[in-house]
Amino acid sequence: PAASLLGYPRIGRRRELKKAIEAFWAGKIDAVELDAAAKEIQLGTARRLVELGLTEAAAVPGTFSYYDQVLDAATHIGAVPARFGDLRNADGQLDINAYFTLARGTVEQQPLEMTKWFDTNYHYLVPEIGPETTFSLTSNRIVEQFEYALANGFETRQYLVGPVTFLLLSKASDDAPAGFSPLSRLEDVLPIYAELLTRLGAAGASWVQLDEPALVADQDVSLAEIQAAVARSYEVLGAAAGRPSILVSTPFGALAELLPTLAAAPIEALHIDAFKGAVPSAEELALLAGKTIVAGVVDGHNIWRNDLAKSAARLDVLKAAGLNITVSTSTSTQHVPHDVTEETQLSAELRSWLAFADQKVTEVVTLAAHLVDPASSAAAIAEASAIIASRAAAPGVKRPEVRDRLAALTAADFNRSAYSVREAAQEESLALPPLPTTTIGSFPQTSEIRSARARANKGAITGDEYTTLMKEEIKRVVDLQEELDFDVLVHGEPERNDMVQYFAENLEGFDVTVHGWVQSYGSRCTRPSILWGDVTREKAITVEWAEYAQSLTAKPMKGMLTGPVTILAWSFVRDDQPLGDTANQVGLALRDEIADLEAAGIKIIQVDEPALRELLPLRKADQAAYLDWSVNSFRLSTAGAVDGTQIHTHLCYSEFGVIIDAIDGLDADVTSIEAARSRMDVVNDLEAHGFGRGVGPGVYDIHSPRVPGQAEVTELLGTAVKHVPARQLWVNPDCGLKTRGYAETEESLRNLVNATKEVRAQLV
Ligand code: THG
Ligand code: ZN
Repeated sequence: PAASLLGYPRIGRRRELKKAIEAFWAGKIDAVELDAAAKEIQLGTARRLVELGLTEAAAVPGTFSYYDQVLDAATHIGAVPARFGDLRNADGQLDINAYFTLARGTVEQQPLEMTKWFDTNYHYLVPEIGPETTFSLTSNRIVEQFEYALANGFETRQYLVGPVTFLLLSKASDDAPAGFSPLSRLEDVLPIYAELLTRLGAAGASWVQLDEPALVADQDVSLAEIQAAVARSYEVLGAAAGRPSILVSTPFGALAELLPTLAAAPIEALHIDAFKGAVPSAEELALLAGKTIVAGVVDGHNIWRNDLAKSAARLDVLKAAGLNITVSTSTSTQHVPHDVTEETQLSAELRSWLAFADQKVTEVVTLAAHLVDPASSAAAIAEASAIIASRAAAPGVKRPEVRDRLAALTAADFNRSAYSVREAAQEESLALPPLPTTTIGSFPQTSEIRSARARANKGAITGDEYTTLMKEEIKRVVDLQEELDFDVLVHGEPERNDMVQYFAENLEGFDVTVHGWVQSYGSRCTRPSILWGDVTREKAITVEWAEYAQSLTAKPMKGMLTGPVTILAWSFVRDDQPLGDTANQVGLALRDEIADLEAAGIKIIQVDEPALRELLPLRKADQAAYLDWSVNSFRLSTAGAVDGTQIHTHLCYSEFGVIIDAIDGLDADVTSIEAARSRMDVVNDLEAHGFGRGVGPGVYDIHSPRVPGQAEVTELLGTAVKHVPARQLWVNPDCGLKTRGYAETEESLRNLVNATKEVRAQLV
């Protein structure tokens, strides 16, 4: 039995890839230097993985990517949207410049859309496929990567998003007829995949990994159609001349009805998620006879040390069925940081509970050894059990005062007064004009702000000096909004690095890392916090800033909080209790913060939930239960507010149709949502649903530096008032401004306010 990983972090232990890519974009290094940096990272990874015990041929995953794995598949098979024109170079290839053009767009063309990769905080680029899309082998990169590693002594297992997942994750291109399904192009895509496999085989590859996570998620396409597509795909790829052995990987859950389909396919190995999914039944195991089963018993998506005894028991079931087993992770470890031993500021106790990517390698190696000789790994398995037991009993993991408070909650704690009562109270307390204007919360994070924070962290300036600098920034932001004539102001959040990490740093039960970067999209990373214990709020977090900001203006200042679901979604969350319980603990801390904000005179409080959609389970049968606890934790956070306090929320990303009932269930007084990119399509959803409270469909896209003209905003507002009663409508950009510069921000906001005044005049 061998050990492997489904994939490894690509960004580099010190984010070397991020730095090289951003230097390339800035013109500071050329394509040759970028290529050299990429090769160094790939060889460094291979060396490290072999050193940690992945010594068998093809055990090292070739999962490097310059930006995104779905984009990699698109550029290999030539799936370029017609709107970009012909991006191929003189050799007919999509080179690194074409690749980044698709990822980042041009002056005329928007980049490919970005969306969440299954239930992770990683974003992939969405291919656009139409009836006219032409497919051809336009990149040889994975073959070259294989050859380079091999020449340096490492036989890797190259990775490609599989054909069914690729097409299921694609969207119909703009020029496609209504109802067009990208999956209808399967027959045209398969020969290109087959040719690529032939080339890999010719280069000497013994294995290739085709990733099919879409098979564990319910899809709009019927199951029968997907079963047929899977069977046909692997019939064609299995017949590719001179191909390597094929491993199909299926992370993020159980395969269910598709397991027999893959078991019948001419592939040599099937990976199953045996951590989040289930161990196959005896009947299923019988179907798998003759194949290697790559058992993903170690969680690739979270950071807790594996319960090796439990995993060993799962593996023993497979072994008893007489299957050839490779021990692996449930998902790629690209979703976790590199190495927990780097986090020397964490307590040794906390560190002992954790496994980042490198520690997970050791775990799969130990489990593989168990299959050969249980005695050889008995000590390691016992040690893991002892540590898991010590974690359960450690101080802070369970706090009686938190548990008692949760146990005493009643329905009343989740409900506010009727909206009509709140609306009347808020009209009186706020006296806002029709179509009130506001922003989502953050203002541009200037280099001065970042440098002040860096100096404060290093001790180069004192905490008081840092606070003074941030207050000066807040005053600038408040003065600007006064000058622009906004109705509801924000303080701009200069004091926050990341909207989740900031709260994690200020709540008990969390810890944060120093080097724990995880790729979010392209070169962008986040450092997810570690939520390991019961959550308490020892002191008010945001009140001093909000109070100061309110003192600078007679207009209402919004208090700004991050909601419980988003705090969970963007952290590594404890695995020893239901997520809903953890969310309610965070909810209680936020509830106390809201009470303190109210006491300090703050009348509008926004609780952002941009990640509400992100944690939605991949199987429809599980979605209702998720929406129930997630909505309830938000309600617990906010329902302590008095009637006259106006609760706002903000949600990013589209796909509102899917969760609009849940958004309604949040019972926020005002909800601001992304809408500008879809030209206000969302107002149709709102109208159809009969959304009865305040709503602010974003009137311009902050993800682009483009400034919307006043007439454009006037027109969008004109559309909005046709679908949503004017008395419910708010006017705001579609997201926070922290990634923007001041020049375009000021101009855009001025146009927004002036357009609102124009439309308001027409209303009267
Ligand atoms: N915070 C967290 N997760 C997120 C977002 C967030 N997930 C979804 C969405 N927002 C992802 N978007 C981004 C946008 C910008 C960056 C990361 C994710 C970013 N990161 C800096 C970088 O990589 O250079 C580092 C930021 C830092 O210094 O903390 O710019 O807002 N948790
Ligand atoms: Zn947003």
